[in-house]
Amino acid sequence: MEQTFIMIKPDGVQRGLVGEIISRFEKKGFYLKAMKLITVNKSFAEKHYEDLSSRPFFPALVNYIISGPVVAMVWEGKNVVSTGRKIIGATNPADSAPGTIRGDYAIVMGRNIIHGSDSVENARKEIALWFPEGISEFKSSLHPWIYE
Ligand code: RTP
Repeated sequence: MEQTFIMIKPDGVQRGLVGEIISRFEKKGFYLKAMKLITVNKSFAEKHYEDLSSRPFFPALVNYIISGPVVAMVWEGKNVVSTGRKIIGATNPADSAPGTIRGDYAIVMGRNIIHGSDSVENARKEIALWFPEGISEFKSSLHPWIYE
């Protein structure tokens, strides 16, 4: 089953949106496979966002991610990578539809609350980076009530 890496950024944690965000993924039917509250350092944040290292906003992005604890999670389900991105909404909250997390709770790009992997390949890389200890193999008994 497909997995994605979702991170609630420091602003989402400080604003008390952790429960609301988790609830949206849970109610959809996705399974929470791993979760931790963690404050990362500069080199770790630079590694996570290494594809954006040449962009002018990179230093501000890294400072934002290291500014407080984040909630790192792995969610599982059919098409969870692309559906997760839909639940999150467009990168710039000015363009995110109402009903999406960013559309409902964020205003500017540099405080857009949440990250979600943009491909299955990147999800694999990000999960390995954030959860080097591995992920529980526990199987949810809800499966037949969510998938036919
Ligand atoms: P994310 O990786 O956080 O899920 O966001 P994304 O795929 O929707 O967007 P991406 O292009 O990968 O950018 C990563 C994060 O960098 C910040 N950003 N700031 N000031 C700017 O022009 C700018 N552009 C991007 C955002 O926090 C974005 O989520």
